[in-house]
Amino acid sequence: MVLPPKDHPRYKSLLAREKLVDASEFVAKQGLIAHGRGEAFDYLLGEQTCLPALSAIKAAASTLIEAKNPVISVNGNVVALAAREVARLSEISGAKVEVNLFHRTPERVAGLTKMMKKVGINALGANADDKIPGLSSERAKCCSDGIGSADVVLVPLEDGDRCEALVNMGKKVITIDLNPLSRTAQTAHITIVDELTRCLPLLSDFVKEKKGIDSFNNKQCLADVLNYMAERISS
Ligand code: PTJ
Repeated sequence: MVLPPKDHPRYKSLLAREKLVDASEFVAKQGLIAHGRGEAFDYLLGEQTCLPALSAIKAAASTLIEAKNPVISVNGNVVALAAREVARLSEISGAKVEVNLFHRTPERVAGLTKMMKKVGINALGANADDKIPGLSSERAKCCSDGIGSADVVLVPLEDGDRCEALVNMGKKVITIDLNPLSRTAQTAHITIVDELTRCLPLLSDFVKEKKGIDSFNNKQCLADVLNYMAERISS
């Protein structure tokens, strides 16, 4: 990986791009486009965790604490950008990790599983023996001892169709998505509109310190995020 100069004003952003390029064998090409969209929305947030996102993180913490069988679903972008952060959250919350892909190939599942192994996580995913109902072909595949039997699923950077299918399965769905207008953001029960690598450590801290909140309204939260962005643009 070619590390960007540490004194570059956009160091973090350049580093994220390098991580995606470095793992490009296992990141979907479409994932690079998705990352660019995320970057654009992060500009509107001022590249910081806004207050509505903070309450969503606390609501997510409370949901993970109360979950009986939580699962963190990871895709190419998530593993490339945040394998360590996911590993820490998994250890603190007791959530299993499943490699679950939209653009699924056995090679990508194996490569991403290996990357999670390097940070100490035995991720599920390779032996997919279950299906998310309502989805066609490869993107429906999941594990019965992972997403199939989970009560709570954290799906960062998820496709709208799959998010909706998980909600329809009766799962409690938490997502992380910088675009508050995406179908995923609008469909999930708890939407954290924040950058993945910025919010995962906060989520782990809140779970560890048992600092969750129970009262949370996702629609109101999304409206608050949009107002926050609008105010930043108009000022
Ligand atoms: O690895 P695969 O095959 O499972 O495919 C992964 C992608 C990301 C290609 C797939 O899930 C997909 O197409 O996702 P979408 O529908 O483009 O949604 C991704 C969402 O994540 C978009 O709304 C982006 O704005 C948002 N996003 C991108 N980067 C980040 C992000 N949100 C938080 N943090 C980021 N770093």
